[in-house]
Amino acid sequence: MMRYGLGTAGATLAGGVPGARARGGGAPSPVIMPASRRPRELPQPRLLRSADGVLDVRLTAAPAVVDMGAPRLVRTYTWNKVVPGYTWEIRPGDLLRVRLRNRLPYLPPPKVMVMDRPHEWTHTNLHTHGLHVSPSGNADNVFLDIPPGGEHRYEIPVPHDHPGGLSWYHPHRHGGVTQQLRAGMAGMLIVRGEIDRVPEVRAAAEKVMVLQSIQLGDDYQLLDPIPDPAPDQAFFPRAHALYTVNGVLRPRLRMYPGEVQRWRLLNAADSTFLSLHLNQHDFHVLAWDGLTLAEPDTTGVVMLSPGNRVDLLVRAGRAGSYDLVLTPGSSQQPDIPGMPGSAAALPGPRGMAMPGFPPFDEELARRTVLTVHVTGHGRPMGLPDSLPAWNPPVLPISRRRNFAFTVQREPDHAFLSFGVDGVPYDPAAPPYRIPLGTAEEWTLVNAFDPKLMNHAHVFHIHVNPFRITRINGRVLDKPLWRDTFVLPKLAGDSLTFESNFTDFPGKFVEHCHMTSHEDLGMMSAIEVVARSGGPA
Ligand SMILES: [Cu+2]
Repeated sequence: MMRYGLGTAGATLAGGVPGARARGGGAPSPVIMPASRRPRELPQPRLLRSADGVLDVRLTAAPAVVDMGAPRLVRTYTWNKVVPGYTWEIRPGDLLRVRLRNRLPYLPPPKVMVMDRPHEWTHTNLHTHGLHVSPSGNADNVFLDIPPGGEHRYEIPVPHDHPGGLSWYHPHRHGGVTQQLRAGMAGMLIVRGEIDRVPEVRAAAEKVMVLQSIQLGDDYQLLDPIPDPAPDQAFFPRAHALYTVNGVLRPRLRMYPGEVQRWRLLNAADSTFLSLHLNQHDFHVLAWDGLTLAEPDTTGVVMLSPGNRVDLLVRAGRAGSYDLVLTPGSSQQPDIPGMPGSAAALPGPRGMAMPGFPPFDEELARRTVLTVHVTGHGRPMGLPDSLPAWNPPVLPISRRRNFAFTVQREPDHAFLSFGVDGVPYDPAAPPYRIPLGTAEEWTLVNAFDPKLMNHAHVFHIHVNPFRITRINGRVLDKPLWRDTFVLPKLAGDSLTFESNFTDFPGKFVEHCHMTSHEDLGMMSAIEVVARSGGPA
């Protein structure tokens, strides 16, 4: 077990003065000017597209001053000085080459490194979330560490049979994931494929929408985490949370009546569920997590856990203005449409009050994140009846595993402990080993002392997506393929899912994608082992 009681050893902020307001930027303080507050058209991140089988990317982590349409310019950490990062577009069989340079500020090392507290949050690395690629060597290897001033060259071969769909990239350096996601360091990663050739999908204008929760201090500057907070502080302090779409507050988007657009949404917030509804419109869902459904699923609300992507079609109705709203079910304890144990049925306040945070009632009231202006005229457009489903067979199950995401309060310290099976992440612990070429069925249980606050979690495993067959023991009519899925919030709630481990030996991780839970220890290592012996 890791011990705490470090005093302020790890709590010296980047400004050098314990307890002082952290300076996230590291650059000389500019005069902070009011930013533009006029409504802006939804921008699209710059597109970097592969050519001749290669996408060559220069990715630089750096502080920057960004105009998000907030009352002030925002000083934060970025990829390439923009929020979100550029969109990368590749094809199956491509080679993705990334030269990652870390220009985030140097922090004095903590006297004691604690694996289940925020630490070294200006170190970074790269995770290609959703890509079915190798976790080893210079590929999607989240055990790599790129310290400030360092650089690394990634080479990620993408399989020829990779499904077309929506993935994303973000830092995954344990101890600093939350800090870099809440700063805005994330970008979309599109794999082109069969779904893009469906005539109705192809005809629709494509809009990428990176949804983020940018968390800032009073002066709209990123604050440092506090590894050892006082009772009136939080690990990840903030005064403002900006719910942005492609880095802009409340942008607008034009459509004409009868127009069908393809919206490609990502929840890149560090720890917030986002339940979205477009007033007076339906969503026609094509794919979750880059995995195409057999037919469009028509729904009024899409609930994205942190890390989820959804690809959908929207058909504009009559002329008018329509808000895309975060419903009150967006919170750290989400309403999950159609799911047993949904918060809708439960009495009492939805949010939990934590010292150092604005009350959730206030922060997660119904709010508009984007406005659609339906105007003009054009050719009416159609919706597809069927889609090229991604639904591969699962091999016969060779082993069943039961495990738990655990939240405990230990008698000797003030904070909750987050872990897998009661143990916070320990890089020296042996990984859970799986023989290459097999499939397993896992049941994940939400385990915490019922006297504590409810905690929903979000299961994510790298490299291989999984097929959810049961929620709280109840068999689903249609199993769900995902790479990220909410674990409902009540003690004893469970998810049962199965997964193939048929290629890519190597070591990777499973964790809660509420990244504040992950940085606090809710992660463990997995190793897929080739039958001949050690990993390839
Ligand atoms: Cu969690």
